[in-house]
Amino acid sequence: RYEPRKEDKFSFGIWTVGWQGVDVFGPATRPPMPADRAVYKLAELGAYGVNFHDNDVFPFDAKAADRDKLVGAFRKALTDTGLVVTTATTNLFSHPIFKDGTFTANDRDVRRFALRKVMDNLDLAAELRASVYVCWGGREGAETGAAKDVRTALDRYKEAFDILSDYVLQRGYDLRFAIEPKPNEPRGDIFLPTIGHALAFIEELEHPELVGLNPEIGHEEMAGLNYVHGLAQALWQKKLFHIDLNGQNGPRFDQDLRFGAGNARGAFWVVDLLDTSDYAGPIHFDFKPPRTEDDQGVWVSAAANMRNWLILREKVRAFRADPEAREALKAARVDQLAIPTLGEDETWHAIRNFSPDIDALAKRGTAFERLDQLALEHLYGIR
Ligand code: 3MF
Ligand code: MG
Ligand code: MG
Ligand code: MG
Repeated sequence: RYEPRKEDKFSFGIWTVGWQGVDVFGPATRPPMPADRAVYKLAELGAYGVNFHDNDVFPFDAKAADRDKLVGAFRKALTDTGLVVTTATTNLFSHPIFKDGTFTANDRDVRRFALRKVMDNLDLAAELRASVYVCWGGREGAETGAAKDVRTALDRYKEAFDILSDYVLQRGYDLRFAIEPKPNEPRGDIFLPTIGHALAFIEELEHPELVGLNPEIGHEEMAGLNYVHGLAQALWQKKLFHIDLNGQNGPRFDQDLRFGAGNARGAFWVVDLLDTSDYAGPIHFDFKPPRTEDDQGVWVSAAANMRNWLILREKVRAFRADPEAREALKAARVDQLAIPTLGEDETWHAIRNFSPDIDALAKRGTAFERLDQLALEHLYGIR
């Protein structure tokens, strides 16, 4: 029971289990983990795929021969285990040259080099058959007011996606980009801070069809937002290219707890939405095994992401199948929202003088509490 299967399409970032526990106040608590070890262990746990930053596999300053050796070991682990590379991304945040951003750095040489670094890893991503390329602009932003002209920065941000879209199209790569919004951390304020900002930005690009979203639970909740509502809008706009699932306890530092920890009620609705949607991408986890854990704890924490997904999937399905819940949904008029406000042949004329019984409408309850309590009781495990 709750054993992950390949068809569940669980995937992990190589950097998640590989996180050594370095934080703002202290150094690593765990040794480095080579990418190939992460692949073998994740496969053992039942994962289906992985996502990687270029520098999860080889160091920033690797010489060509070392890079080839490390990519070779990574590729061999993928072949040995059958794990799929669903997604790839670029580390545009660790090296000191990226301290003022990459696509929006004031320094033009930094911007040009950053794009070159992305193009290098797009080649590897295409070779490893990734279909989504994530762009988290963690260093795009500011701590101060005058240092950054935000409108000009957005011009450069757009220019970067236009250049990268040209590259992918001209190389004939079957890759689409997924922007990962985040409100802050590491920058004081990051550009494209939420799902909504990113959706609006995409419409300004030369190739909006090539660019969608990779929303992360923790990032939206850091901004005090409802992740499920953001996901639902991304789905509605056909822009949900990928997801980063994890756990967070409200607006505070980026916790990256395992999925299902933190806001458990939120997680319930995440699974409900995705399980009933047409999202067909990987069920991807971007978490960090806490700094308190040793190697064994890392794998316990990793496995728990998948286990929690499967537990919650059972619960949301039981909720949806519960006759009492079905009846409560009807009583809450949830089905009525699907009926268009105008009848098929009607225009605004039909409602221009519509005058319902206002007193009766005002008195009518919604019965939402009963419905929500039923969902909670499924989550709490007593139904
Ligand atoms: C930071 C993140 C990133 C992105 C990754 C892109 C290091 O808060 O979430 O993880 O997810 O860079 O896939
Ligand atoms: Mg994150
Ligand atoms: Mg993420
Ligand atoms: Mg996070």
